[in-house]
This record gives sequence, C-alpha cells and structure tokens, in this order.
Amino acid sequence: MTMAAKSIQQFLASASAAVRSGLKSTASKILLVTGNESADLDSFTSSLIFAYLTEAHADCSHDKSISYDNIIPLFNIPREEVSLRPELHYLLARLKIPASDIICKDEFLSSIDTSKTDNVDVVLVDHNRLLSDLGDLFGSNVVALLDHHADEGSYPSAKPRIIAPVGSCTSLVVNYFADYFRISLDAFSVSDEKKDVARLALAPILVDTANLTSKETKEDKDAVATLMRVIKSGTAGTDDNQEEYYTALMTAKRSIDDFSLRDIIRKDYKEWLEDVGVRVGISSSVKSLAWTVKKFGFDGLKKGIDMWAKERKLDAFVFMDSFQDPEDGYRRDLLVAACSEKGNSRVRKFLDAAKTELKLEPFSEKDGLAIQSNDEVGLWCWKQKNLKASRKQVAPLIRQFMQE
Ligand SMILES: [Mn+2]
Repeated sequence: MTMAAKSIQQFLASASAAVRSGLKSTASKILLVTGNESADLDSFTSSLIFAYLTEAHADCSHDKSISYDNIIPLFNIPREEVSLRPELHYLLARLKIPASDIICKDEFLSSIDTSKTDNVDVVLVDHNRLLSDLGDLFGSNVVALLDHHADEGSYPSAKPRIIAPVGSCTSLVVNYFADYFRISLDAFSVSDEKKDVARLALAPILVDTANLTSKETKEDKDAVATLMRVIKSGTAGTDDNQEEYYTALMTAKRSIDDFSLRDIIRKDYKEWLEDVGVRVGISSSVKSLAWTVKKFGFDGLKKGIDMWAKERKLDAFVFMDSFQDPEDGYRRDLLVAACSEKGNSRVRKFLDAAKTELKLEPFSEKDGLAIQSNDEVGLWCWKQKNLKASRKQVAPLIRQFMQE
C-alpha cells in the first residue's frame, strides 16, 4: 500500500486543480474515468472511487503497466447542471467535498487539446458505450469498463470488461477493489480516509436498491456489508446509521419542489441518437406524474415537453416516474410522446409492445386527475404495473423500435 495515501477529498482537489491549470500537453498520459450522462449518484461515486483507488492504491489498479500523469474522475454533464442534483449536494456536504472540485465535462474539454486525443485512455463506469461529444473524441480509447446496463457489445478488448445486472454500479467498483476495503476482524483503527471512501460508496448503493429492498443482488449486499464493516470499525461516527443515511439521501433527492419543468426533465435524463437518425430522450423523475400535472397543468406539461423536444431535436420522448403512493405503495407511471413524424410511427409500435411488456394500464377517474392519453396529439400516459422495469429496461425496449 502507498505510504501516506491522499484522502479522496485531496485527490479530487488536486485532479480538479490540474484540470483548471490546463492539460494541453499531449505528452502527458491521462486516464479519464467517466460515468454516464444522467450523472446520478451512482455515476458520480463509481467514477470518483475508481479513479481514486487507481491512483492512490496502484496495487489495486486495473493495469499496472501504465502509469498516468493525471487520473481524472469526470462528471459527465456541464457545470450548470450540477445544481439540479440536491442528493449530490447533500452527499458532498456530508463528506466535506466542495462542489467546485467536481470536474465537469465542459471544464475537462476546455482543458485538453481536443485535436489530439491519443494520450487519453478512458474507463467507463455505469455505462458501456461512450456517447455524444465524448464518444466522438474518445470512442476508440476505452480501456476498461464496469457497468450494470444492457450490454451494447462495444469495446470487446476492454480490461476489465465487467457487465453484471447489479442494483448499483458502485457495488461492482467496491467488489473490484475488494483488497482495499478488506479489513481484518480485529482492525479497530481503520483510517478516517478509508471510512470516507466507504461512506461515499455506500450512498448510491442504498439509493439504487432502496436500502437493499429493491433490485438488490448478492453483489450489492456483499458491498454494503463490506462498507459497513469499514465504517463501523473502531469508533463509528455518530451519524453512521445505514437507515438514517438512506432516508436523508432520499429526502434530498426528492427536494425538487422549486424546480422548473425543464429542470425536472433534465435532472435525470438520457438520450440516444440511433444510426437511422432517430433521437429518443428518456427522463426519470422522483415525483409522480400526478404531482407534475398538478404543479404545471396538463397543458403546461405538454408545452414543456414540446419545448424540450424542440431544444434537443427529439423524435420521441419518455417521462418515467417512480414514487411511493400513500395508498398503493411503490408505483410507476410512463408518459410517452411522439415528437416528429419519424417518431410517431415508431412510438406507436413501441406502445403496442410495451402494453404487455410493461403492463401498462390507463389512468382511471378515481386517480383524481385529468391525465388524458391523447392519440391525436401523440402523447400517452399510463400506469406502469411492471414495477421492475426502470429506464434500464425501458430504454433498450424503445430503442429497438427507434432503430427500425
Ligand atoms: Mn447506475
């Protein structure tokens, strides 16, 4: 193990300072570790921890033959979108990480020489295909990937290339670096630095698996057990209670009452441009469709979607929600909009398939809201009774029809 290892806060601060001072020299070798474009807690944490452990604990590194001048954990969104993530701000405050130390996509791209990209190796976490401008620049530089989405078959020679249907990608990162987190049974002096890495890693796993009650797999349970052992060793901090941590993160995540509709749409958003030139965007919300309609009105919602579709040049748009209903418990809804002629026929075919696959049911009068599916305007709202199907399942399904 490295002597006097940097804390994860120090690591991020110095990576961020390096980016700010400019990475134009193409002689230096850069390892870029990036999560996906929804930039959720899982993407943030898995990229930061992978980058940190690769640098600070080279003995755990994926490739011991290459040494990098800069290892950069990248947050795959522009800086201005960081504010849309209240759960991230909660986590940062709890771990005393300044938000300004996060390295956002726009900041990284303006720091490097984008005309020469051979010196940049890329690790993908929480996705397995690099999209949009990063894909154009570094698509052939991917050296490793760890993910839990449907395998798109890219980068067959990546090492490691781990894709497993776990609840949280961070569980894969924790298990990959198991040596770092393994502590002997009588260890009662685990460093605060290591405890902070464990606290950070725990956050997305709890959020993604609803505190190990949904979508959790053996890997997630193992990772949580490993992390809690680290956190609880010796004298645990007073606020190191798993349930309380989960509740606080979820409360922060749902604090979007002041958000505009556009911000709600782009808070947790992914988009795909298919080879046939059809573009689909899928937004995922922590508030119910009923809440959204109540707040903005149905016309307001429709107008907001139209504007977003125009801004993003979408052919199809999907708005998913997942929430706790006071009466019915855990619920999901699905809104689907056709945004162009190309999108229209494809969306209808998707809906035919989705009705059975996702167990879609119309809203009824007693739902108390005028949520109307409208064949004429090409916008449909459903209750989604297949509660297991998150965006991870819905995206490949709709993309199948967009690719035709
Ligand atoms: Mn994830």
